[in-house]
Amino acid sequence: MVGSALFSACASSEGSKAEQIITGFSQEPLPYAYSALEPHIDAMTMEIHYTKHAAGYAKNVSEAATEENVDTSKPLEEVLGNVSKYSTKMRNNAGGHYNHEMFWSIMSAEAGGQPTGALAEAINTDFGSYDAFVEEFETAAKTRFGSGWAWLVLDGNTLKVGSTPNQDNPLMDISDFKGSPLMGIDVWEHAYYLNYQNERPRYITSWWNLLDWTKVAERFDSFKG
Ligand code: MN3
Repeated sequence: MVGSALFSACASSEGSKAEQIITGFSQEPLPYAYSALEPHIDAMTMEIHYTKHAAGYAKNVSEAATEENVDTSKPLEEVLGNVSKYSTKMRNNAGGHYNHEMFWSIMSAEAGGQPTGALAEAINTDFGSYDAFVEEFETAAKTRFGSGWAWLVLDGNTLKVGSTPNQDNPLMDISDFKGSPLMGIDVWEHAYYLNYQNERPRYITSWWNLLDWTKVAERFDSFKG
């Protein structure tokens, strides 16, 4: 009886186990046109961001991997978790590459609204309400001094909001803020300056219209296992 109950619990948890989300070392194609996210992110910002900034991180992380004998058939996440053992070049570009691959994937033209299902329940439990979560996330994004990212992460079974400087991220062993990234916003000036100039808060408010909660929920399911 105990054995069969255990077996069925394992079987059902395996049955619901979501596909693991892993990141490679090369740049994936952008899943939409440069103009797809207008008016919230303009086409020129998108094109420069993807083809110059993000492409640069992808090129340089591959270079660093060659220089530091990293097996690029393994997930980038393995390097991030041990990034203190690698060079500053690796830290900056492995972070930059991971962060941008994540960023493109959680946005879409037909997005916005609010999360549903288990993710919505977890947000209510851990932040009190969706509105309280939004306020905490926006504060993290607005108050990150200089360049960096604000994040929603899963840390154990708890959702947390925080931010990281430069191209660091919550997977890095050197990060003060840790967890599995469900979503994050790029608050480097290169992400918004052409359209919003110095008005980072206006970019952040507008960005919610692009956040694809279906994709965030997929990451949540994946990290919950
Ligand atoms: Mn960027």
